[in-house]
Amino acid sequence: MDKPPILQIGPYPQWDQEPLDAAFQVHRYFEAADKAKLLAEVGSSIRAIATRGELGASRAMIEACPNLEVISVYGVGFDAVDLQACRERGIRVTNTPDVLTNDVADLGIAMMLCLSRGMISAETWVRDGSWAQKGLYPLKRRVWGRRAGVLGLGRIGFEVAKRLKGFDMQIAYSDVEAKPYASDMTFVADPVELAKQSDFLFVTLAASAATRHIVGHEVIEALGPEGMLINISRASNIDEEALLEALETGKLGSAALDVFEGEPKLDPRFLALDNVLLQPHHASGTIETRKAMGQLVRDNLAAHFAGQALPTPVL
Ligand code: 8YV
Repeated sequence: MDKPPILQIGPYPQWDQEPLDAAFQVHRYFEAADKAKLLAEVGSSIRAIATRGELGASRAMIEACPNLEVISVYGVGFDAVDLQACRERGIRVTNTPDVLTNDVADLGIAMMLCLSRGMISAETWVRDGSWAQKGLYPLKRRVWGRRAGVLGLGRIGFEVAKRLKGFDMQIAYSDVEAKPYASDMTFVADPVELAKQSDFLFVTLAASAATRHIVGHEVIEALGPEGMLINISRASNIDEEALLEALETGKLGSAALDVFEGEPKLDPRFLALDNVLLQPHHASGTIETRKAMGQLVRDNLAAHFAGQALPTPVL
């Protein structure tokens, strides 16, 4: 039987590429010198799109594929997929939740510890001879026993909160409503109020038009000069101009960020700051998790073409 033609938007590791090539006629959008030309040539044959969370599928791309049936996202975030365009044509959308939850939560906790205890500059302090020449490394701030806020208590936010309990922290969270599974934590409806009550504020909510810049001037200044913002969600959840201004002026103490507007070309102002920890959008970036994500991308595609129920549908 002919292999279904699909459009692959971004690169996958070889262990994913090989089975994908074996099962489908893959057109590699990311390798095309002339992407518009590729879409014009193959768009009408494309039955599925395999994409990545941060790459998604725009309305223009979806409309260039008039026979598109399904979009499979390698990632839990589907905010870069034009869902309205999919709804208009009954195009299915899938993502890869659960398999990455714990790794993303682990990195969020690691970012908090690393920045609060100054581990990156401490490593330099040892390597560049400062320890021997200048003496003791400057004191930093503790984590245990302080106050943590979690903005968005979905799968990832809940796993972050679970880990924070191990540090004997006072934990509060904000979400659209109180969660029955979080009775041991304090529900704070207003993100500004949550920030006021937090030393460490984790942004873990799924990104959408409704959450765009939910962390703006008010939340950032409520977190304040002693506060730390940790973002393992999407850059769009934060007003990056307000964040940069607050970090540059000291209105916000520090920020640990895994996602950026325009990534991987982040605003160079971040590079001039010494009160930030910068990570290259790799919260789910472990071999184990990425293999599971890739498998789920293929399982969703295979289920669709076999006429079976989709393992992890979004639409
Ligand atoms: C992935 C992510 O690394 O899951 C998501 O939505 O942003 C990350 O976990 C990314 O989508 C892979 O390209």
